[in-house]
Amino acid sequence: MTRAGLVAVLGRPNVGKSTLVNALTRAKVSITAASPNTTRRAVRGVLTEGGVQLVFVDTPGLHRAQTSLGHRLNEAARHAASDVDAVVAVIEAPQVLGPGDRATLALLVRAADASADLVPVVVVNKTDRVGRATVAEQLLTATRVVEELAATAGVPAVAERVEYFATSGRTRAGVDALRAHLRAAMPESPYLFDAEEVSDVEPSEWVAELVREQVVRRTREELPHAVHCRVTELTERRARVEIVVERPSQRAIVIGKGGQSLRAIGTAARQQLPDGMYLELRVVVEPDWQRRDDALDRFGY
Ligand SMILES: Nc1nc2c(ncn2[C@@H]2O[C@H](COP(=O)(O)OP(=O)(O)OP(=O)(O)O)[C@@H](O)[C@H]2O)c(=O)[nH]1
Ligand SMILES: [Mg+2]
Repeated sequence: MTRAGLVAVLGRPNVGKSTLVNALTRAKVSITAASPNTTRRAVRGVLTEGGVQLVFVDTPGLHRAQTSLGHRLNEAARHAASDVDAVVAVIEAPQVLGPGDRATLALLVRAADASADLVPVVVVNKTDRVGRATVAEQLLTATRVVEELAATAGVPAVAERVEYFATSGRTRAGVDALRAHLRAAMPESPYLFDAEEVSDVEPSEWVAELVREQVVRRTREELPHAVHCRVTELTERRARVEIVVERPSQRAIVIGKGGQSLRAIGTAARQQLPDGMYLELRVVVEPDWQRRDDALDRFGY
């Protein structure tokens, strides 16, 4: 009998969830960038090895939402935590535990309380950026916060089920131990995905994501949030992608002087596409789309 299960990966924006899911699956299933709110839907990354299938659900960062898009991202992340076999709550070693981290740990406690079979895990990530003592302190702080949250919720025993890991998605330190723990926890089950599959991202969505990753990595402040990418044509030889922004001034920034910036975006994205594939980019303005439910519905958020 095979074993298989779903592992939701949750945390506030930018703690390294997507980088960690890529390290766990040994593939690139989710785009990553230094600006918050890079992940915009629950992305499933699949790893099938030795009769065990782990399906990681990378989620948008939990945050204080200020736009309709933000509310939908939080909803997608919370929803991903239900009906799973394990929840991995990710916090960062280099940062003091904040309200967003407490909200994540509270969600972990609630999920573990709701299902006695659920495997709750806390990960202290980005250990490469701090010394061992700081990692140890953060593990201890997280443990105390989980105990306090479980006690306040009237379910102190839930805290006893939580396991703690320290990882670096970047250097992959600690990632094997985390993966092994999750593998061992998966229930007997048929595979949820074909054994050859690595993610649930369709080819056209993936092309759009690779372009968005480059736009987000090359822009600052409000611009990464204001970008949505969509494929308008995809054949084996050619992809057309529209980069949607909210204002003409943003369009000018994405295109850059003499089209320089847009060319660099295209070159970097194309390097990750099949050899010889032609990529055509266009930048269009859709005013205020992050706050407009009609636009969000159309874009599939
Ligand atoms: N030093 C260090 N940086 C990391 C590590 N993991 C991720 N990062 C960096 O942290 C930033 C955010 O990484 P992501 O993986 O995109 O974070 P996320 O939690 O998925 O963010 P959202 O999708 O916006 O919620 C990027 O610049 C990463 O390169 C790590 O283990 N060590
Ligand atoms: Mg992400």
